[in-house]
Formats: sequence, C-alpha cells, structure tokens
Amino acid sequence: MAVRNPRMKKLETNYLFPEINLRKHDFLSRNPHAQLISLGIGDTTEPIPPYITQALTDGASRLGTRAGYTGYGSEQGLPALRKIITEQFYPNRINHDEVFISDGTKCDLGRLQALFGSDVSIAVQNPTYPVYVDGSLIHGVSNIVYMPSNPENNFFPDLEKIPRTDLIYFCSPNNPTGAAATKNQLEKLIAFAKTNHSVIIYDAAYANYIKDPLLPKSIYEIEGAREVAIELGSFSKMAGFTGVRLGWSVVPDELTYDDGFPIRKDWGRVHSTIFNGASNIAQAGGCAVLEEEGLKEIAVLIEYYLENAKILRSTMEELGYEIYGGINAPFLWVRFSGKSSWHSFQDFLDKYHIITTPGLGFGVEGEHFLRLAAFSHRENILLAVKRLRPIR
Ligand code: PL4
Repeated sequence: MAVRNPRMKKLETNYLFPEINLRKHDFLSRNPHAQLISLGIGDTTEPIPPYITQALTDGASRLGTRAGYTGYGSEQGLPALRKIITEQFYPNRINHDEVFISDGTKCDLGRLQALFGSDVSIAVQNPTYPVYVDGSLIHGVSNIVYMPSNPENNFFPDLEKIPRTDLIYFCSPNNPTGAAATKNQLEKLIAFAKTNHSVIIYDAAYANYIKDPLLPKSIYEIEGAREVAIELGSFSKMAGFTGVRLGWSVVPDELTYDDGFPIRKDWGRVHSTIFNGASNIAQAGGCAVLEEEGLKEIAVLIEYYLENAKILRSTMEELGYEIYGGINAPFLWVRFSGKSSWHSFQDFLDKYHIITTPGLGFGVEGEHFLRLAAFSHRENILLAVKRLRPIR
C-alpha cells in the first residue's frame, strides 16, 4: 500500500464548504420541510445572459464540424482571449504574452505553488479565503504568517508588525470581509513587498464588483506592481462562469526570482506540463464576455448581485447588526460580538432557515463574524430579510 502524504494530515478534516453542507443536511434530516435560503457559498445563481450563452453554444457547435473542430489548444490560452483581457483590464499596462488563461483562480492558486516549492514562507490576511493556506499545506509549506485584517485596522494589516515572507497572498475585494483596498493601501503593500523582496499573489476574483471609481480594480494600476505582483482574475463571479470554469493569471516580465530568473518562463513551463489549456468552449464564451454586448450583459448581472447586497445591508443595518462590506463586493461581513461564529451560523439556520458561512472558517480573526453572500435570486434575498425582521 502507498503511504499517505503526511502533509494531508495537517489539513482540517473537512474543507469549510463541505462541512457547511454536512450541517445543512443534518438540519434538513431534522426539518425535512424547511425552505432553506443560501447566503452561504459564494456561487452565482442567475443564468448566463444570451449573447454569452450563444457564444458558448456556437463554440460547442463548431466542434461538431470538420472545419470548426479544434483539439488541444495553446496551454497559455487563445491569443484572442489574452488580447481582449489585456485591452479590457490592463490597457497599456500588461502585454498579452504576460496573460495565461486557466480553468479558474482556485486551480491557478494550486498550480502557482509549484513555482515556489515547500521551503517558501507565506503571509495571508486573517481572515482569508481558505485555499491559500490549505493549498500551501498540501504543498508542504509550514512557514505561514497571519496578517490580522479587521474593522479596527480598516481590514488592512499593520505591515510594520508583519515579518518578511517570500510570498504575500492578498485578496481585494476581499473574501470574506468585502473590503476593497484603496490606492494608498496598495502602494504600502507594494513598497513592503519591494523592501522585503516578496512576491504578492493578488487575487482579484471580485474586481468587477468595485463601483467606487477611486478604488483600484487591478494592482497594476499602482506604480511598481509589475516588479512584485502576480494577479489572478476569474470569469466566475463576473459572468456566472463558476461551472463553466475560466480564469487567468498575469505574470509580468519584470517579476523574477531572487536569482533574476523570470517567473513568467517557469509559469509557462508549469502551464504546459501540468495543465493542458482551458476548454475551447469556455474560451469562446470568455471572448464574448469581453466584447461590447457581453460587457453590457455582465454589467447588469453584477448590478443585480450588488443590489442584493444593498438590500441585505440596509435591512440588517436598520435592524442594528454591525455590518461591513457589501458595497464594492458581493460579501457582507457581520459581527456578533461575544458569540462564536459556528454558534451564530447555527442560530441563523435554526431561527431563520438561512445558511451563512461562519467566520472562523476563514481564520481566527473571523471568530465573531458571519459571512453573507449576495448571490441568491432576488426573491430569496427579499424572503431572507423578511425572516430577519422580528414579528410584530
Ligand atoms: C467554493 C477569493 C467562493 N468550491 O471559480 P474560481 O476558481 O475562478 O474562483 C475561486 C475563488 C478564488 N478566489 C476567491 C474566491 O472567493 C473564490 C471562490 N470562493 C466562496 O464562497 O468563498 C466559492 C467557494 C468553491 C471553492 O472552494 O472555491
């Protein structure tokens, strides 16, 4: 028999979201007629709009013809898609050779760690998307620094108190807190990374939810970012592609290891060795997302989820909850002082039949919080706020 990889033993028994599912099923076995509302997992629910759906359909249909059939594509992704990504998101900042198309940000996060090995030290915000830590543990990383990010420091770590690490994971707009970093904060982060010769892995999966024109949507809007940052983007929450699977990474030419070797070259090698390119159908859909018609459609979709967030936020504020996020992000971060987050999770489930995500699942700084995701259908959001109102 093969020996179990000892690194697997370092993980919590269950990843956060399957654990929530277990608790949901336990609740339903006791309350089989309950109509549960999910404000838990950050998964989109609205259909993909028609122009984009048509491009996906056409992409599939082409495969049924001799003239249109394509097999394996470039591991780096369709040049047309890489080009339109640079034009839409990084005009004059990034070259399309620096963009790598993938099957999603989560998958990129897993593969990226192959570049740095297990001896690397990492820093993560606390609370944070659990994949940065769990993925690192699977790769054998043991040197992990947690950077407290809470209402008291405006969700931006006090960098003076943070020791140097090789990598810094940073997510903005943030999952779970919904905080979007300001230009000034990103300038500080970049200066910190430069001083310490650290590489920032900047997860911008929710960048399209930023509505405030003063907030940067990409780290490359900040001077000096090309020398220190890898950015990850996703079609998941931007276009309802959570099941289609499509994302990208940006690795600028100037970004090197400490021996001066370009990280981009190794990233190309990893892409072509342990990844075989994103689905050609998904990439056809991705091109449509970023064309004029597609951009109009996704703007409506994003507005819909942001309006959900606004409804939740305003009602809960009115009811006296302490709320953060939900303005430039699809997540609300709600504080329940003095109460454990799993306790609050169970309360919401038992009293209101609403599924949330307990803050502790994102790190110890999340202990007295719940995360509420705004990705439900509008009728469920309205029903949720109705249930939260005390009966008079
Ligand atoms: C549940 C900060 C959701 N099973 O779809 P992807 O791979 O392009 O993006 C995944 C992703 C990347 N970065 C951030 C994210 O928040 C997510 C998705 N997170 C959530 O509720 O926190 C879905 C989680 C899914 C998972 O574990 O990713």
